Amino acid sequence: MTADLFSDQMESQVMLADGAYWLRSFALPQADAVCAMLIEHLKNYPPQQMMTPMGYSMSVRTTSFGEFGWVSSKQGYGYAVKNSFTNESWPPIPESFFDLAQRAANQAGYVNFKPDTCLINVYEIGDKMGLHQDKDEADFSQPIVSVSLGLPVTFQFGGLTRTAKTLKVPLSHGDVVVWGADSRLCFHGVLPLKAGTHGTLGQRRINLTFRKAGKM
Ligand code: MD3
Ligand code: FE
Repeated sequence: MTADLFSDQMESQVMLADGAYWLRSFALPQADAVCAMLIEHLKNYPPQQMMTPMGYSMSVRTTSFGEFGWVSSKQGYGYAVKNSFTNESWPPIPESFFDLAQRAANQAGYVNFKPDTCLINVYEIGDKMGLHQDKDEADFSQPIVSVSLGLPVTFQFGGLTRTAKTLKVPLSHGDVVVWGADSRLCFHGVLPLKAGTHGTLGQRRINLTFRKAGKM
């Protein structure tokens, strides 16, 4: 079911649940510059398919910026200071990305957000992400800021149990969502990416998630 409030195209900021704010088009002014930097980063730090906790290969490909990145293998998964595939660390989060994430967090009422990782999820046509919780970060009092770029997708936002009903949120290029407080541990997922071509990113969607993964 799609909530009525989504049909109001004039509403630029929507509270999805306690602590979760959808800031429509918030990143649009910076989106082209962000995409250009991402395309360069992907050449040097190619995204890789990670494993789920159950040992399946994910369809989405992931790389990172920041002090920590997300890695997984048959040996386990989590945040690490080096990419287990290449034994390299990641470059720092670009200042303009950090500023964007911090402004979005502030806009949603989360002051002093200092992300130490920016996960980059690259979706090709058909790629999806099943319902899950994000609970590998050290401190759940910190929000997660997500930035959607490229092709639009339907995001599923659920509750604190896997079986709670989910809201479907259509995320477009430049949309930002900030998840914290009561929504920080909600289940969420992404439906398969539908075919299309985006003017800047082509047949892809890229999602950035800014997180505080390490200790304070
Ligand atoms: C809601 N990524 O990398 S971002 C992930 O579009 C992930 O690539 C999705 O879920 C993507 O773990 C969704 C939106 C998001 C991120 C974290 C959340 C929503 C969240 C944490 C709690 C609740
Ligand atoms: Fe997640």
